[in-house]
Amino acid sequence: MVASASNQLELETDKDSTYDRIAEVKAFDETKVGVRGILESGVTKIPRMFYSAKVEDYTETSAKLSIPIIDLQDIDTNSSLRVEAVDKIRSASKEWGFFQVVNHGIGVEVLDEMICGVRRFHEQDGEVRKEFYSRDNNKKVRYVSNGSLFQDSAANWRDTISFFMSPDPPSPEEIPAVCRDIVIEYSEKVRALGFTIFELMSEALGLHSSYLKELEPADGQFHLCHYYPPCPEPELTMGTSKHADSNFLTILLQDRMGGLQVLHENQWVDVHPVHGSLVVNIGDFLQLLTNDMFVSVYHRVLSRHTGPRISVASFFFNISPQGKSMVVGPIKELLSEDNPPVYRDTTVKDVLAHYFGKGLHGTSALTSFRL
Ligand SMILES: O=C(O)CCC(=O)C(=O)O
Repeated sequence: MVASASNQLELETDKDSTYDRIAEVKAFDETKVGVRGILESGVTKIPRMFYSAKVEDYTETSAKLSIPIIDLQDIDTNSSLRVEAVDKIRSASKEWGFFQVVNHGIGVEVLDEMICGVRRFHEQDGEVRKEFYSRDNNKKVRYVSNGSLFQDSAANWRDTISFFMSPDPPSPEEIPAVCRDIVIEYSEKVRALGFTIFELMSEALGLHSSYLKELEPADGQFHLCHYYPPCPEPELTMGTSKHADSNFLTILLQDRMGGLQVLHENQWVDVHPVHGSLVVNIGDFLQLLTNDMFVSVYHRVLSRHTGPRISVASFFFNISPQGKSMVVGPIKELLSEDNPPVYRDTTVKDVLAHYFGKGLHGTSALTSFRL
């Protein structure tokens, strides 16, 4: 069914030489009310700039596989439970690049309220949302639809409010009042969890526990809080195109709607929502640091008739001027004659320039840094 929609689209797109995509994208961006604004205007067909059937990868989906779930209960007090968690993290990071954590120490009421806060922001009146709409990378709080809209070949059915929380947080007044308290609380808690996961990963690599959490380029945090409105023609577009994350580590909170998929052994695998859990995935920089021992894998989000779907992706990545200019390469302690470096040293700045230059969809940013 998807393949035939794709073929038909290809025919329609190829025969229409009068279509001005740039003009359509610009007009959409100037509304400043995102995809939700399109839906509020009462459309039943999606605008053509969202068509992604031509560019998306429709590899088979597997219903049999699922990403590992790792229990972090009592890992600070019980050494055998800690060893078990470290072993599971090692194999999940090598084989999947993705896992879910449960009993991670962040209360379910905090997770639920974070989802509600993001929803309150996106469901406010368009005139209020507009005040936050911006593509200015220097803003610590910004609302935008499709961060790489002007680079991507197809827009995604998704809007996002972003909070750049560390190392240089916004003042509380800069955070929209409808979600201010919970964004501040969630940020503190997810940052602490990120450090715990970095500790477990360091142990999994045979390094000192604090190795990864003390790396300055990894010591930064921002959240992309996504809102995926219901889509009238989900077979024609994506919620988030296939991509790998460019950062060190991502911790993802998703609601109960589903739609996130991970590419594993050439099959798309659903990441089933587990209430109270958080999804963790390896970013490109951690793959580079570990010299390919841990893998940063492609993932995507399907669009659906039902919605909205809400998710909060928290990225561990220091994108301050200082963090961006620091040199990062494969960890020397992991290298040997049998395991020579497969990447050159680089900076966060160079990887980001490459990542955003190519747009969201496409090949891994890492290939350019391979030796
Ligand atoms: O919304 C999701 O579940 C995934 C979002 C994502 O992949 C991203 O922000 O990079």
